[in-house]
Amino acid sequence: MSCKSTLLGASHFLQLSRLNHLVTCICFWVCLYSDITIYLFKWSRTPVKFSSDSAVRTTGYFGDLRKMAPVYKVHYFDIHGRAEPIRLLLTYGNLNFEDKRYSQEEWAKFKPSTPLGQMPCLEVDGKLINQSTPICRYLGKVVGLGGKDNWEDLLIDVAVENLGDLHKKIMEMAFEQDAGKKKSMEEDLVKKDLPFFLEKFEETAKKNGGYFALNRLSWADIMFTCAYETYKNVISTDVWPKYPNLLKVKDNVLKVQSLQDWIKKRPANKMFSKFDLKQEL
Ligand SMILES: N[C@@H](CCC(=O)N[C@@H](CS)C(=O)NCC(=O)O)C(=O)O
Repeated sequence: MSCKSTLLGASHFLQLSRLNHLVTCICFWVCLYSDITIYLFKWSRTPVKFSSDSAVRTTGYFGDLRKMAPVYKVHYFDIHGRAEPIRLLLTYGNLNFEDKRYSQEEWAKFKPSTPLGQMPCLEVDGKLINQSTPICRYLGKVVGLGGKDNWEDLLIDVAVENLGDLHKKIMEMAFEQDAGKKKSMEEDLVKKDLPFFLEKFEETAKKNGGYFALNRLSWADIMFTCAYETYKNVISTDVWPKYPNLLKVKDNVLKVQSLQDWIKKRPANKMFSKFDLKQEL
């Protein structure tokens, strides 16, 4: 081969390899950008988990990637009652909520639009949900006061249901209209049911280091603290000094600054006004 043809060959080779290089580069960048595009597309369609809420929203294409907090509204009467643990849980989680309190006249109008003709209801982004305990269970999870697995959820649920069994008896007595019957129901409670349940709860609270379950704050403690407030109103005997660990449960809840703030500023309980938790802050 002549020198000229060798040079021509080399120059062709170089041109070809430059071309190759250019093509490779283009392919590389096209692949990279399409990967990124696909990734971004998938990411934008992936439901976003909010730190404050397990409720999920898709954010659409590249449109709205802002985290949007759900809009909460608590519907209840102007009393503490079954809505108060819900209000406390929302407060604990720093979740803004509208605290709608119905007069009887307003309630008569609103009742037919509730799922079971009862309150409390929690409205989450316009969806109206009834049943206070499942609402508290849901909010407990949302605000980080649920269990970390199914077993822990079960332990919290059991504690709440145990409390519920006592609660039913106490509220039957509290709402009894016949004064004589009410007095004997209260005597029975103080002699039998209260010691039975509270001793068991005291043991549980002792085992759990001043909590109702899991050795840490859970939504069960919030339920207990609200129940404690009600019991202090409707039971005239001071049964509590015998149960120091149960008192610790309430104290652990009342230690939370946001809950203290709420308890100080919330409207007074129109149903039971003798005792308010703020007296123990
Ligand atoms: N199991 C329900 C019971 C709800 C309930 O009994 N609500 C009562 C007030 S505490 C109510 O709505 N009463 C008015 C009515 O029935 O018209 C829950 O825990 O949420």
